[in-house]
Amino acid sequence: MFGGGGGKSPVTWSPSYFPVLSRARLAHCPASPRLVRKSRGPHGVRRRESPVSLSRRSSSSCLRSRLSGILSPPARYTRWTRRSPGVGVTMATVALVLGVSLLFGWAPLGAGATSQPPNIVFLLMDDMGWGDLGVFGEPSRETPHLDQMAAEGMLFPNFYTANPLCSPSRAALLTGRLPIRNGFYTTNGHARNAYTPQEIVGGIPDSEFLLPELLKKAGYVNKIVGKWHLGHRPQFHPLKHGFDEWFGSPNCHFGPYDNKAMPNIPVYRNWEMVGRFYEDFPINHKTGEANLTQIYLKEAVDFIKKQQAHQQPFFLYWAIDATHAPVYASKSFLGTSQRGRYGDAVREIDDSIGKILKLLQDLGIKENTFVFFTSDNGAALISAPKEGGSNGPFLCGKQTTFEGGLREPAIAWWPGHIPAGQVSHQLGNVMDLFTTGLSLAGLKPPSDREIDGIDLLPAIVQGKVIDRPIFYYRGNEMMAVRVGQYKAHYWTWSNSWEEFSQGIDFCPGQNVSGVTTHSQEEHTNLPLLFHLGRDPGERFPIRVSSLEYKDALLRIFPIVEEHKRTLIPGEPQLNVCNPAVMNWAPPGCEKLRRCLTPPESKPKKCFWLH
Ligand SMILES: [Ca+2]
Repeated sequence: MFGGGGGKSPVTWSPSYFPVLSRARLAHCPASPRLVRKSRGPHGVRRRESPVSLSRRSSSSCLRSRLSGILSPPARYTRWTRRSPGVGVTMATVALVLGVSLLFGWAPLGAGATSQPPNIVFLLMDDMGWGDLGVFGEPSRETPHLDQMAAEGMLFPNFYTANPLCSPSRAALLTGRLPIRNGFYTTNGHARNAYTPQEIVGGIPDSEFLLPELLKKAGYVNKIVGKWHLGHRPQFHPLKHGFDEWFGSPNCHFGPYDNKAMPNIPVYRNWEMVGRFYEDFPINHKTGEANLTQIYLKEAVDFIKKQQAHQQPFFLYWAIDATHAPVYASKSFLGTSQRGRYGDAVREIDDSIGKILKLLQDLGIKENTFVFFTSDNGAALISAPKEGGSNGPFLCGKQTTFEGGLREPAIAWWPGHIPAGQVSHQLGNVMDLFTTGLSLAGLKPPSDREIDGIDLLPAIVQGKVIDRPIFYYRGNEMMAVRVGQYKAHYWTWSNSWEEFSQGIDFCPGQNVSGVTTHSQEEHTNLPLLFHLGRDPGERFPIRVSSLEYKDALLRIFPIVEEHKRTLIPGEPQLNVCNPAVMNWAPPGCEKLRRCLTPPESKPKKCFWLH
């Protein structure tokens, strides 16, 4: 019934991939430490360790990573305890915050402490895949700075996004909540991906708490650089949701448009537009040239320097988009990659991240700055190879709830706190960045709502693995769930036959019979089950009649049942479209004399293809 896959040998996926991965880790294990690591946080009493002891530890850490295997989480899991609002969570959070604070040698602000909580930098890529980094086995090995970042920090091979598309993923990251809760989904069609194109009427609801909004309470200054994508109408502006500064765009850099049927996307500095893509910020589709990554780099560098000079803790959300089609790179990077234009974009980003990390080092704040690198969704295989990346050994890509759609490259970097060369088998999610960010700031998550993100600090600092499920949503439907190493598909769908026949393929070259279906197939009664440790490519469903299947489903069913029973969906924000709400006359257009006249208001149901 599963296309002949059930009951096959668990020897499954690309035979060459795993050895490459292991070699990648080995190559990046530091042979000797460059720095003398300190045993406590930047504000506590410090005990210096000798380079020799650190070297031994790093080498043994690398060895452990190699031996344990990068893809297979250990069997050891603590019991997953469902978070629920109320006293229990509050007490647990307080205890954790106190514990973490003591551990790092700083205390929450407002508690009479004079020390500063750590700065927070999230480096969020757009459509970059798990397989795009050298450290994850990309054969061209063109990400030396990211690979170095991983060698100095902690790699998360089991890290996920909350949705296989930009807007809901970003809404989830900043709210710590699944898009079905925070409203970033549609009910116009079953299991349809939706986002925020120019004609979208909705956006991030005022009722949602965003990370920067909460970080302000701990004295943070917050900046977003790059793509916002949580709505472009005035009430959704990032500076109304906790950010103090913004340089970037509200939507994707699609275009050029004629400014008649559709305006070009504006670029904002803080409250006002300063120009538009293709007009003031050129992107050359023919050559692929655009200097936007350099501009975004400068914004990050200037912000970090300014905050350091002011001695204020900062949150930098660097949400750049060069790897989202149309991909681009500046002149000095064009033509330099073995991977074509997409690789040029990756190389420029890698170089920029190297510069940001070096700046933190040069300013002497690397030990007081928590940096996390990840991506908003899987590589867009539909645009690959020229304009899209790689999802490594995983099935399909962006838009789908197979591993290639939601598994993300992820690295945590915090010298002095995270031992070098570590690999965490924690199942992580972009929503955890919300909770972890709050924890770093000594703040509690809101207790009046369900928060899906967990605090990653115990995993990052203490090497713990917290058992928790990963839910894979597509629009209003929970398509799949991961519990431990098992993933159960309750629904399968790649895209429609109609689209597929027109050449739109989210799983090019990866047809798995009965799995990558072109009609929406429900498996609620007998979910398609995969063991991602043995079969990360989701090619061989476990036989329904097997004991393994029964045992796994006995674990999975109650988790899904509880999730569905307690779920309170938010008001869907991505249902209504209207050409009158496009970026015709953004704030600041008067000064520039660049206001365009909106057409008549015609609200309608948005149509989402897949
Ligand atoms: Ca994206």
